Amino acid sequence: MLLACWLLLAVLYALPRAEATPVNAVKNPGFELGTLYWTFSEGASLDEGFAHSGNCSATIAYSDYIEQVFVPPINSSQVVSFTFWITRGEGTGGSAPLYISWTFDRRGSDGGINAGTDVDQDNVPVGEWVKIDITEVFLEKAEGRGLVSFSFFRASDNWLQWWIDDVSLLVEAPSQSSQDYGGSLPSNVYFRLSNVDLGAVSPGSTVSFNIPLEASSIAVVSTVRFEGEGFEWFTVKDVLPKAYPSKANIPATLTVPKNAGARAYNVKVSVAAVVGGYTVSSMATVSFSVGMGGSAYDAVHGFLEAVKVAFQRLLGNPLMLWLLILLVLILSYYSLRRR
Ligand SMILES: [Ca+2]
Repeated sequence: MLLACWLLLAVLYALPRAEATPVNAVKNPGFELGTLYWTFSEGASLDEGFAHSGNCSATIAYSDYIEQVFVPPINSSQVVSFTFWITRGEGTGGSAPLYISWTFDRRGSDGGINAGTDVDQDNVPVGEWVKIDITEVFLEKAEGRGLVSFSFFRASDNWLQWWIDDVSLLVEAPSQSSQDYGGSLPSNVYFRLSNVDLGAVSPGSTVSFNIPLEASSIAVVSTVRFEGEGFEWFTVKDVLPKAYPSKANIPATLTVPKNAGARAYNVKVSVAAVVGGYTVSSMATVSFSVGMGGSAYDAVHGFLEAVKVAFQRLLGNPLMLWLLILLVLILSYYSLRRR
């Protein structure tokens, strides 16, 4: 019996325990979305032709910096690792290190706590990407505080250019699994679209319109997909992926073919985006009706509508109704007398 218990315990320990995969807390970590989510000082710039991975990296020289701010601060006790890739150009002699600094919140009292470390140029070969791991020094100085921001900067007088790419601050996913994309988003993260009604559209015509979006912060839209009958008549004007402000319009066009069937259409549009580091999506309907074409149809349709409304008003008035009945009786009487 005792042996069986020990065996059971051994098996339970051997089973893989469910562990959340750490996620990168750095937004746009490889600069592939340009400067989005980063603050670049005036001299700092994006290098679109040189990178550790992808196409882009950030580059800084004398007195430049790039910075990323976290709102809300990141719980540093959940940080698993802090790494990045760097390389450098030829120097002009002397020391010109790359500094990495960060700010912690102070929990109640004013002002944050600044800490940092640096990388000496002698440890980085010219033009060769090197992975730097500052996890240990970061955690040593963090003491469980909230990380508010971090930056890379050059402070030395000596001219030397540095490149930075693939910044990784891996953080254990919170137990409530707020990183579970598409599932439970934090209550302050949202992304929604509004329905669009384009009314009557003539065959053979092109209509420009907007798909309104609302998000809790900047929304980087990656895809806009139309579904349902007539989906192939739509095009999006912007080149994707594109960053939109929290209240924006996605411009699109609808081109209805000449032979399109005359009826009402409801085309679904689904938009995928990244908002505040979360992958989100939303859906809306674009409605329109294809008429029989030309303004003649619209004119006749409009006239019939007007007649219908006039009749409804007439019948809605009791006095008018009695006058109408009286008129019918008089006409009937006269027509009978003529026989
Ligand atoms: Ca990159």
